[in-house]
Amino acid sequence: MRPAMASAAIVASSDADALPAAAADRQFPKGFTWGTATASYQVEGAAKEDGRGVSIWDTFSHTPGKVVNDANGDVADDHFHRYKQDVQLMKALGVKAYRFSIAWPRVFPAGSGAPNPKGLDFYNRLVDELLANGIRPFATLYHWDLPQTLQDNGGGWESRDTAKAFGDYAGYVASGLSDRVHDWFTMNEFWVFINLGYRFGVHAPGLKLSNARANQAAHNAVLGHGLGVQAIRAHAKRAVRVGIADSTSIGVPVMETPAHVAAAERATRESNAQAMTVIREGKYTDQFLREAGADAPKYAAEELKIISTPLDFIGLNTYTGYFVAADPTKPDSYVTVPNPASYPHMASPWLNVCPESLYWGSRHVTKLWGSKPIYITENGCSSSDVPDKNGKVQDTDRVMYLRNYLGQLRRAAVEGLPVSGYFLWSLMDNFEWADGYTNRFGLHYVDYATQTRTPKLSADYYREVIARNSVL
Ligand code: PNW
Repeated sequence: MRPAMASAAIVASSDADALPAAAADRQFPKGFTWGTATASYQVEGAAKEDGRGVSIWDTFSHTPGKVVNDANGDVADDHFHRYKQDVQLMKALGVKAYRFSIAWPRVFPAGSGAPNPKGLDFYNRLVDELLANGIRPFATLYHWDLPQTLQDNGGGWESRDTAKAFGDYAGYVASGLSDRVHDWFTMNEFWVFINLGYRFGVHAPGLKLSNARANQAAHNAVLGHGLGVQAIRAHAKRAVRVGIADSTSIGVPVMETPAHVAAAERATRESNAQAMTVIREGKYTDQFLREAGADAPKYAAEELKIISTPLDFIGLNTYTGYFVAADPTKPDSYVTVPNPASYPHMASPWLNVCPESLYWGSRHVTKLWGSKPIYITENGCSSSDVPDKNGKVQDTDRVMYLRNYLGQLRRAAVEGLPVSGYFLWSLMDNFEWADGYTNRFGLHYVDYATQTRTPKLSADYYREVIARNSVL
């Protein structure tokens, strides 16, 4: 059932045949995978149901002063109970794929030890519902809801035991779902959960560790990723594909000359030294080790092999980029170019508008580390969405953002870069971490008092993009 369109007059029909010939130069490759994304703690709610354990985000959000308006994810979008309706929202958009995450404390309430099969059952139901509606599930195993017990005993990612526990959890989930789930991501956004959670204290668990301890936590996280990749493959019931969904930071050349392009590529390699670079190269860069000095992580050589276990595909969460120039005085170097105060951003102050990041991300990752299928596992934006008198959110800024970013992604595809799919963040407004419910990223407006979901103008736009396989 297609959702009602309050402003039908300004919305084109979904008749793909109506595409004018001139629009052919806006087409995506045949078979391109269009999707949407969410994450467990941000949408599920049902915080105490079916034996779910406590996560660090439960603890953090229930600590006064940590989240705007002291909001928490106890109910969120109530997706745990409304997933069938939410799958219908996806179907109405026409998406062919859905990226969701699995809440570790639903499956292992204490992080390790005895599993809770009832907790995994929610994902069995969700996967079955997706498949029954022709939507392909892409599962992420860690989108930041670490079991509190693992934080309490050993300091969460500060401990190698957490990396081992993640491997065990990943294997258990893979053995339960891999008969139907073919596509897997270990972890979401290393830089964000380590730095915001363990270094700057603004995300759970809210710690402000020394550089040495934060670097060790970052190392244990990528080690957990590698163990997870191996465990998923070892326990899979049939052939699977495994990757990451990383917030790889993207250096964008200030202008497209060979010198600036090379500089941006070097900057991208160095600025991801502790995540994508060590995962793809199996070593920390010389520059990172030199700069970290005594604060560099401690590890056995064998761990680098585990961390760099080959992947089947690469997921990039790309929202923005930073500008880079060549330094004419120093060959083989680069400088980052700061943005002026007037540089445009979306509702989130960090979300600078940088459509080129989608193109350069795909290009640098392919050039630096070789060709693997690339999925944009998140892209989207916050907007100060307010329903109009008909209840419709006219989020023209989000449509502007999407149009420009998709144009750059299409450029990557047309130039032969292996971009295979795109997951728009997010299907619906949800718990935006430390911003609580004040910052909205959804294609559907959620009225949290009634749990009503209403498609925004951007949902109409995305439906047309998918129907035509084209930037509009
Ligand atoms: C990502 N930053 O988070 C996450 O994967 C999502 O869960 C989240 O809702 C989405 O992007 C929108 O924020 C980020 O401060 C959080 O740079 C913060 C930053 C980047 C990404």
